[in-house]
Parts: sequence; C-alpha cells; structure tokens
Amino acid sequence: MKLDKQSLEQHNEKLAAKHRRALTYVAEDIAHAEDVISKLERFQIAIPSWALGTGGTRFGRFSGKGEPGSLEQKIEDVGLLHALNRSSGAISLHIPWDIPQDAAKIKTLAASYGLVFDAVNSNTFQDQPGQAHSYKFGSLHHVDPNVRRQAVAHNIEVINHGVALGSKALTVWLADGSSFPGQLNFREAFQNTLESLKEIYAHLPEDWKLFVEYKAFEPFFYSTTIGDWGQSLLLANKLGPQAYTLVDLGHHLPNANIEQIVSLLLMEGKLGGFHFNDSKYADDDLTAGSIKPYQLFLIFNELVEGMDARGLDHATGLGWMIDASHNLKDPLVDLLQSVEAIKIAYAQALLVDRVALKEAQRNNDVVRAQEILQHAFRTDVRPLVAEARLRQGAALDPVGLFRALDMRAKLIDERGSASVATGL
Ligand SMILES: [Mn+2]
Repeated sequence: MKLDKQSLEQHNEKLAAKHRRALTYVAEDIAHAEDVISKLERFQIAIPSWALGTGGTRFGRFSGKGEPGSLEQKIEDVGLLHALNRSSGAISLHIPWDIPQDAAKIKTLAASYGLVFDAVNSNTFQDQPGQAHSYKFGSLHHVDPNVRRQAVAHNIEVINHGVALGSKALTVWLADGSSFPGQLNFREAFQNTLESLKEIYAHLPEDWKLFVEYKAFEPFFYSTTIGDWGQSLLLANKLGPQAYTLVDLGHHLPNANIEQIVSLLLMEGKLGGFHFNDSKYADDDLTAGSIKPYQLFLIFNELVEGMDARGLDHATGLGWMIDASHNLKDPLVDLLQSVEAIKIAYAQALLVDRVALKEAQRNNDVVRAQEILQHAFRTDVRPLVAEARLRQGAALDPVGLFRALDMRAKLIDERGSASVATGL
C-alpha cells in the first residue's frame, strides 16, 4: 500500500497550528535553528530488511499479521516508512534471506519509493539447505579450510548482489566463538578470521567499505572471535583503508562506555557505521532510545564532535542503520519510533554549545560541563525534528498517521494473516 497525498496533507493541516506554536517557542532560544533543521532534513537512517517482520527469541516467535512475504513487499514497507517520515530512504539487505532474483527490477522498484540500497549483510551464522559444510563451529575462523572457503565464497556472492543493487558496503558479523574454555585456540581463530577477511577484502570494489562488526557474547558464551572494538579495529587496521569498525549499540557488555569507543574510533578514522537499538542487559534489540535515551544522546554528542573535527558530512560520512528485533510492537511502528529517537538524539547533540564546553573542559569546570550537556539533552527538540519532516513532505506525527489510517489492518487485508517475513 501507498500513503495517499490527501490523507497526509489533512493530517498535517490538523496539527499545523499546534506545531507552529511549539516550533516558535523552542526555536526562539536556538540561534542556529535553521542549520539544525536543514541537517535533520538530510539525515537518513537505513532500515534493515530483516526487521520488517516480527522477531523472535530463542524460546519462540509470536507472529504478527500482514508481514511482508517477499522482498518486493519489504521494499513496499520501507517505502511506507519513508513516506511517513522522509528519513528512512535506504534499505539494508540480508543475504540469503533477501536474494534479489532480478536486481535491475528490484532497484527500479526501490527507486520508485525514493529508496537506495545501504550496506549488504552476509549470513554465516545459519546453515542453508544444500550447503556442503556446516557453520556449527564457526565460519571465517573455522579450523577446517573448506568451511572457511565456503564462507568466503558466500561473502563474495553477497558483494556481487550488492554491486547489482548499487550498495557501497558489506557488513560482516560473525557468530564465530566458543562456549567452553579450551575449545578454541584464540590466536589461530583470530588469524583464520583475518586470512578469510583478506580474501573477502580483495573482492571489494574500489568505492566500497567493509564493516567489521563485533559482539561481546552470544550465540557463544565463553569467547567471541571478534568480541570487542579492539579486535575489530585490529582486523580493520590489518585489512586496509577500506575496512572499518561497525558499532552495534547492543553488542557491548553492560555499562560499557560506548561514547568513548565512538570517539576514539573516529579519531583513528576507523569508525565506519552504526547499528542502532537499545538494551537493558545486552543484545536486547529494543527500540532505539527506549531504555537509555541519555546514552544515545552522549553517543551522538561524540559523533557530532568527532565528525566535525574530521570534516565528515553527518549525513553521508558514516553508515547509519537500525538493527533491532520487534517481538512485541508492530515492526513498522517500532521502526518509526527508532528513527524518531535517533533524530532527537542527533538534534540534541547539534545543540551542544561546543565553544562553551571546550572552555569548561579547559578550566576543569565539571559543573559547567554537565550543565552544557544536560541543557542540550533536556531541550525539547521534537518540534525541530517535526519541522524537518514537514519540509521534506512527511507527516508531522508519523506514528499518529499510521494509527489513524489503520495501516496495519490494510496490510493484513492485502497480505493476509499468515504471511511470514524472513529475518530474525
Ligand atoms: Mn548488528
């Protein structure tokens, strides 16, 4: 289904007066409000193809209804999100869950919704039907060179799909690790991973990036072969200039200082991309900003500061993606909430008085430093984010419009109750 223009305009008209009042109130005290709004207009967050259906846990999956049953329907769903918020103009595919049979046709379909293809993702954490070797004991780090070769070949195949769609990056997340002491020789596992990644890296087109994602634990519980940012950075440095570390917010041990990690990776020119989500304990895959919005703000504070220091364009300098699982909420609403939370954190970070903060740091004025950050965090920037959406032709209240138009009911009418999306 498509969002019809008339419904959108009626929705915006109804909310216009209230929005104007709120915008005038907040913009009055922000000297560079116009600059903030135009940066928000350009900022896009890629939607993962695997998050459009209901997620599950290892205990079960409670299927939603009207899920997209094909890649075409997934693109349609992202198109709907993008029509509602004009901030989700890219889709990130997971292979082999979403193999495009006719790449040119898929690319044209996506373009008709104003979408491009973001990073493509390989999958060597599951065995596929007919596959010669199993990934039960890992993939790129495996002790058997035949398994490693198979996993390398899969990643090269993923690059080829991405090239056909106009993607510019490959994200590699490995489930490789061990669950018991003694199971693995850590050094050999790391070196096997490096050698395998070198082969994949050699197949990267010149204008592509390789994102090396890390994760502290799970699915294995004793060690993960790329377990933290240090291990990822080590690999990225050894691979070369096209390799970068990818930070997934949920892939850290509890209370890790992610903003500090981000700051140093940016300093080294090795931060490549982001997977947004939120968590209470570990990789809980919850809506971005739903548990720790202050942490999300502090991360964006470092991102803005670090990107400005390196002269990077906020919108295009890094890969911005959501990586979450929607077990309870409607996936589309959950994604709208995530995008909103990310843009709010970004807007708040844009409000930080950098000159005053520098001054406070120079004077060891700890109280002032906290005041500056918390003043930005406690500013209600929602009208600025909404104004950016309005100027881009999106809805003032995307979730409200989704609800008012009963969009899920329409999707169920179209697709039925039994369609199941591939993905998490
Ligand atoms: Mn991830």
